[in-house]
Amino acid sequence: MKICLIIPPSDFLSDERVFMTLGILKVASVLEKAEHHVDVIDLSGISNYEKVVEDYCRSTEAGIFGLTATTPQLPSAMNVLQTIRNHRPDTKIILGGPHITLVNAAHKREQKLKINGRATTSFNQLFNDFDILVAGDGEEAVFRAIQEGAPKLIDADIPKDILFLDNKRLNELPFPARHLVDVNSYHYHIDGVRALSMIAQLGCPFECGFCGGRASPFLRKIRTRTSENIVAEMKHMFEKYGIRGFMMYDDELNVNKKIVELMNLIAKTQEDLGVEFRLRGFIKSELFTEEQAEAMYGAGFRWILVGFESGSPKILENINKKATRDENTRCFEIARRHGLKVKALMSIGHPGESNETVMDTRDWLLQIKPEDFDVTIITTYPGTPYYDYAIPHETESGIWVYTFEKTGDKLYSKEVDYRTTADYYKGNPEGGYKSFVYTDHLSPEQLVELRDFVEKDVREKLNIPFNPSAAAIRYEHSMGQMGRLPPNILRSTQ
Ligand code: B12
Ligand code: SF4
Repeated sequence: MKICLIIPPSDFLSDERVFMTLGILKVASVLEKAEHHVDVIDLSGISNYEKVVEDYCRSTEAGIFGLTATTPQLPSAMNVLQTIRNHRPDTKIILGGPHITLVNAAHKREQKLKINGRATTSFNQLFNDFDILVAGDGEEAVFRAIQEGAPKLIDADIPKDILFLDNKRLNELPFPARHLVDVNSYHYHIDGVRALSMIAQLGCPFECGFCGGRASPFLRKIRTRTSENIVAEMKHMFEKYGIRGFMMYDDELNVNKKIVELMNLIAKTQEDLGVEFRLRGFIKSELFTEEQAEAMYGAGFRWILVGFESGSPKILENINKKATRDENTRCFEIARRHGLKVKALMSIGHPGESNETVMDTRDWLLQIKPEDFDVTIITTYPGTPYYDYAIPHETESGIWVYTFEKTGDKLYSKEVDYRTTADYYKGNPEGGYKSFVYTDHLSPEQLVELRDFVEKDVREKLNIPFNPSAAAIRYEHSMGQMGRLPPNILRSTQ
């Protein structure tokens, strides 16, 4: 039976065709390898995406639909779900991806503690809305999900289970089916070199309070492929698409103990091929060493992204970041010594955040002078410690309170129905932000004001322009040929 996999839009991003969604393309590639007929519909950047789904439903013989969704993508995924239900009520609809994985992990925690909390409500809603839920690795689980009579929940986020991939099986998988999206419509450059994304390793063992999946082995347990296998994917991308730029999606590249070996192999591969690569990826600051930096430069890195989060020692402690401000400064200095530019990823709205701690962040940015940075306001997504450990406010309904035990500092968050709301995440840095969190010192409005101020002030002083954005495009019925959706939206295995 034909299977249709759908990437919902992310209209909260300022440009949706920059970073492609690799997870569902990994699912597509195993289905393709098993000779299933797969259609992939990529709705990234399509404003009237429901119309696309409607037109597709009218003409397809696909009997199974699989959707992926992060939490902010969930409202559009719900619209896609409803459109399919309206036009093809006979089909089976599967939900996979980060949101359900995180909600499932948070729900399991509540079950263990015998709490009937927010995660249980969210989980039950999705359980009723979709036919099948897949949590964790999709590559094996999808085969169970498409079987007739499959259970409603397929939990592939249990390390001892056969559905949870080990390193050996990760190495055996086909590469993500990038050919099932319009690769050329994705435009990203690293130092002027056209780049595509890839993910080499999964998982990060740290426990930052705002980070999703600290209770999910899928997102927590480090799983790596061999350096040879990672380089084989790069070579494949170079040969197939002429790509020399690689944006690495790995949570934190240097939690991999073999990072230097990997970098050296990437460098050697370029010598063998007679080309020069450019790479960009995420680094955990206190683990960064001179040796790593040198090897990374040799492999073609000119940029690293570092989640420093805050310039305030107190906030770094409250985040449970495990990196001090001095270590963050040191990381920056190592990068600079080795010719690596730094994008500093900063966030505000943590427990105990105050005017003073936000200004510490601004001052630290002005002191270290990164080549680029961004400042986001925290969202307490399901599956983050800030969400999972929060308890209902004693007097105010709809408000949840997270307390960082060591310091007693608190973070308050407003209850959100993630199926309908995505206002908490806005890509537009100029006035597009909304806060659903507050602290004892700052209201949601003050957090937004301060965020906007820090971003504007630091950009002005360091002369860093705002990132460009691209408007979504409208799908016109006439864009399709002979009743088929256009190739920037639909690609098929046959
Ligand atoms: C790279 C990345 C980005 C990139 C690219 C995103 C993209 N287009 O994929 C950018 C920078 C754009 C980005 C942005 C954001 N991201 Co991000 N990102 C990641 C990161 C580091 C890697 C993504 C990845 O490729 N993972 C590897 C693949 C294999 O995993 P996967 O996508 O989950 O897919 C597997 C399974 O979920 C499953 N599956 C997936 N879909 C389907 C569908 C079916 C039918 C089936 C059966 C199975 C299945 O099978 C796949 C293969 O095993 C993840 C962390 C992580 N390690 O996953 C965070 C992560 C996904 N991002 C996160 C967040 C919070 C964001 C932002 C909201 C940032 C913000 N400021 O708050 C935005 C939102 C973007 C969006 N479109 O929704 C959170 C998600 C939280 C949540 N509740 O959804 C994560 C988990 C980080 C974290 N630990 O907190 N992100
Ligand atoms: S923010 Fe980075 S270091 Fe912290 S838990 Fe998440 S991935 Fe790991």
